Amino acid sequence: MPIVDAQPGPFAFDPDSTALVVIDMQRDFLMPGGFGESLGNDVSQLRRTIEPLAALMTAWRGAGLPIIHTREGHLPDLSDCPPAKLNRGAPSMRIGDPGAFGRILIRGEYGHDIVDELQPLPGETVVDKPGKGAFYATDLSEILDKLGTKSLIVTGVTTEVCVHTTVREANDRGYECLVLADCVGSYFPEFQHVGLKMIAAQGGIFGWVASSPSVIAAIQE
Ligand code: TIU
Repeated sequence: MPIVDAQPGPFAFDPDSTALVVIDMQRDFLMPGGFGESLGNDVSQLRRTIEPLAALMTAWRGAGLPIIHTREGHLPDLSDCPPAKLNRGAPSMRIGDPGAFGRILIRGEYGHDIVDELQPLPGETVVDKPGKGAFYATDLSEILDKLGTKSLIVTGVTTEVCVHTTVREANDRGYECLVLADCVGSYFPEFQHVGLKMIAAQGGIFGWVASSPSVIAAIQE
């Protein structure tokens, strides 16, 4: 069984029951000029994940293993967006408002889709989620059940929001989660640092933390 050097200790996984989850690598969050940057965020903090993630995805596909992509967003009529989420943040920069890449976080808009470098291949699973967690109001549990998944390699953005929420949801559902520090990103360096520490603290309270080269090496052994 492949073993990865991780915090708080070695992470062993059976590739046949492990899925790579790529969370919300969407243009709205990552592209210069997009929604994330327009809120004053430094998108380079997220964009540094693209290259290592592309390399990991290539290796993962090469090993014939499943990738699950997620996208955060809402229906055009916003019927799946609770007012508590919709009404938050600066007016004119809210979900559904016009942005540089179409209506912000609305399904079908250019900005809602995944960045060119990490586009899903035909046949790969894309989970559209209305919340921060990938399990809430989606069929992710059923998808993972069908694959026989027991462990998740978790990547994507942002570390302290959708990655954390998903890892916590997954942990409560019995999955072992390995989060890859170089493949997750936060607009805020201190949140990146503390977010990763929180996962591996207390003997791995939510999971393990490692980096992508060790996973690539493990699946190519
Ligand atoms: N995908 C995700 O994390 N959604 C967010 O809204 N993240 C923020 O950090 N805002």
